[in-house]
Amino acid sequence: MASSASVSCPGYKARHVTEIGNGIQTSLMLNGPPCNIYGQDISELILDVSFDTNNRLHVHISDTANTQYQIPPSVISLNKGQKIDKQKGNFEFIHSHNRTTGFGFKVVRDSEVIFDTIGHVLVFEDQYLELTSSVPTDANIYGLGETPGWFRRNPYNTTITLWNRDTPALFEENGYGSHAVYMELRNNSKFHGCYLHNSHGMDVVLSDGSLQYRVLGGTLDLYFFAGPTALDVIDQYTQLVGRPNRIPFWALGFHNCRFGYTSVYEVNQVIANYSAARIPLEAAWTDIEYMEKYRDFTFDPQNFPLEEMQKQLDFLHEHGQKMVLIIDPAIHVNNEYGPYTRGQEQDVFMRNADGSEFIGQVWPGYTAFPDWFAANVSQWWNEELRRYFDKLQIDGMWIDMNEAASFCTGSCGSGEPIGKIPPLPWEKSPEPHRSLNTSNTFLVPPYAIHSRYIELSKMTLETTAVHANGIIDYHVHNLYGYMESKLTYEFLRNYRPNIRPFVLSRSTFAGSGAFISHWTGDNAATWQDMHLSIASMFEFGIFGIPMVGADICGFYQNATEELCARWIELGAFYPFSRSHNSLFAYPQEPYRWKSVAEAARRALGIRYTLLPYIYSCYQDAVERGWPVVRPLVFEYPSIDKVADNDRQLLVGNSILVSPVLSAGARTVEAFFPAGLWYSWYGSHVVIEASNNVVTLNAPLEHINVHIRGGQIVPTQHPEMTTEEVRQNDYELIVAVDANGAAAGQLYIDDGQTLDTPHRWIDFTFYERTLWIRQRSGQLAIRRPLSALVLLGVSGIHKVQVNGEYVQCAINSIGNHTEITGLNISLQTNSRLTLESIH
Ligand code: MIG
Repeated sequence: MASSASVSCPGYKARHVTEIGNGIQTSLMLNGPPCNIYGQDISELILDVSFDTNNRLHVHISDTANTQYQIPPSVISLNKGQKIDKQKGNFEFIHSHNRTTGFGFKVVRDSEVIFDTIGHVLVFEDQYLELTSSVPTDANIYGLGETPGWFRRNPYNTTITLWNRDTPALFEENGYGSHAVYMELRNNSKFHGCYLHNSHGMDVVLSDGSLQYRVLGGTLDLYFFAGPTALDVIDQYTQLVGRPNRIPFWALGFHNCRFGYTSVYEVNQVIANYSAARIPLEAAWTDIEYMEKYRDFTFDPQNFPLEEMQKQLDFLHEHGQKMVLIIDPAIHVNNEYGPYTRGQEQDVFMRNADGSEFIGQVWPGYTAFPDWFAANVSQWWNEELRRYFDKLQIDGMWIDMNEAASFCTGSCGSGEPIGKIPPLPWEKSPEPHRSLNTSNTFLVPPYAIHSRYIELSKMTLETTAVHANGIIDYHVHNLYGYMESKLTYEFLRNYRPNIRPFVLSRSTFAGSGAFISHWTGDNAATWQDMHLSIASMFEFGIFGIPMVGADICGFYQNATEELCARWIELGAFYPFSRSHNSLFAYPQEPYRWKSVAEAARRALGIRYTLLPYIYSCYQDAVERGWPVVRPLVFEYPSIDKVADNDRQLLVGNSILVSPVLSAGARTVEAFFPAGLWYSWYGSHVVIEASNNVVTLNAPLEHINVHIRGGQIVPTQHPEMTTEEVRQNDYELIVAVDANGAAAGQLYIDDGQTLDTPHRWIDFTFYERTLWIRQRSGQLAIRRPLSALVLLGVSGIHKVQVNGEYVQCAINSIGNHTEITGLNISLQTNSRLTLESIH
């Protein structure tokens, strides 16, 4: 572990403390000779504390001269909230002076110190900020990424590095996105959260009782969230950075993709194979092969001619299916290529320090990179996308390589004849490394964050490349994918007014959830990567990007049949569920193997049955940020044993999934919190749990799914597409707790427009009576409630609806009862009374 700088630095001294109703302002003066350890100490700072809402405290330490780079509100507009009187909120802010370390502060939430810098030296230099907080030595810290790793970060020795890069998703290495937000659980079962609003590269180091930020510039712009539940923290965080976007319903279907389909005809065949195998396929995706010479917005005339793509799209639409295609931000440098020449005319590309065009290399060859800060870039991007969509009306967009990725380092193609195509990465030996000017501290910052490459510019834009506003990429590198996401989302909003966009982005930043969905990138077909995908999903839940999934069956390497069967079982419960594969790996569509096809039919059958429930969970994400897929610790914070559980997942708060994560296993050890848990399957065997581990049978094609006692889960009969599912009647699974009670909810809307009417419906069950109550909305619901599956309820012989006996079929099996043939409107309040013969 790199040691911190603080030892030799002077720290700061507070002056002129002004306390105002909703805040505190103080100057901070350097408390001794500068240490200039990784840059130049800044001698005068301002500390600005404001009590934003009852549950949010803002602490900002910035340079008085205001020259440090800060994310402009035009790029990310934080929802600042009303300032409140500090006496009224849940927070208290205490600052003090320590003789050796100088200024420090404590953040207190309900008389508990949740952040404490006292006794740690504050370092504030132009290219290095260091802030340290004491945390419990065995702290439960979650979040910070995008960094593949176990969900509970090791509090003794973890360095999380935020510097977006194109990567084969490696364990505890910096990945595609940057989210300087964490959540901590204390042993009083309360969560709190903290977000650092800063776009620079940074390390966040956890070691033996401290959490330390080491940031390559900007200011210390911190927001604290009071919790006290995990869902409260995410609610408070997404209220600040942006709520998740509303996805079209179809996005919850199953998606198929691979890198390496050679023609539109091959993809046609894949679509046909899915339906022959009776495996649901919602959307057919095509990777970069569809483009002509990998150039954005084109179609390869040989293998993916536009007319054939149009036919495929028509076929898909006739069958209630969708098409998604990929776009990369890099634009091929060629004077006969419109997107490039028009971009040049409008001055939208990144430049080198000397004013020449910055040229990197991606699939099409030498490329220019859109500068999302350029004055005309929105107009240009909209125009190019409009031309593209006018050719083919695809349903959704996949934006890749937006870290931004480049196959070379630095402005590698400058001076090359325009239009020249360099060999692809695997066709050439690595380029000789350019000579690096190590004296330029923006190329090689004095403090080396723990990025895979010491040289920050490697495989991306040069950190000294210049944006339109004169800002070098060093300061805004981590915002590239976020800014592309926002513009792309806005294009779709305008191009198809009122229709919900679907955009899948690889690179993300705090607040990206307002625009995009995300997949976890280039994982490998290994058991470990499959397991890690669960933690990654949980993390993106914290980041406010609930629509997330990993490449099912793995991207790199060849998947085995067994791994792929297990992965489709797990992947059926990813909010974003897509099979994807890399160029050089064997095909792995689920119909390729008998056991995988069977596993897919069964697990996706459950997913499609649960669609009304999952969609309702997603609406909670839209309204409150609540993640769709959650770790047990979010629902059971007082159970120590689940603090690091990333082997099981809850869908919403009602469905517990316990996947097999290792080769050869035909059982799974699953933890069950105290209460009743009913098996999804057959006779719905009930586990009466007391916070214990249960060994469950797990044959190859089978995934263990349990319904939590006390919950009511809305379902529909599964079909091959989400559109067909939506034509079916509603059913309810009523799984009672030990008191015979349960509750649940259902959200319905048209699943595609933004201004759709909706309906939220609440269900409660107790004393053998089911109450259906309207919560909000006026949507005309097409289908009735026609069946109930009552788990833990037996001996029912008659049913009354609003006091009148109704005709229906009642089937009691052991401890559960199925009632079918009902015809109950979900648009009015009703009461169902279940009678037994005494
Ligand atoms: O350099 O478009 O993460 O999903 O298949 C690789 C080809 C570029 C990386 C993406 C992956 C995609 C691949 N892309």
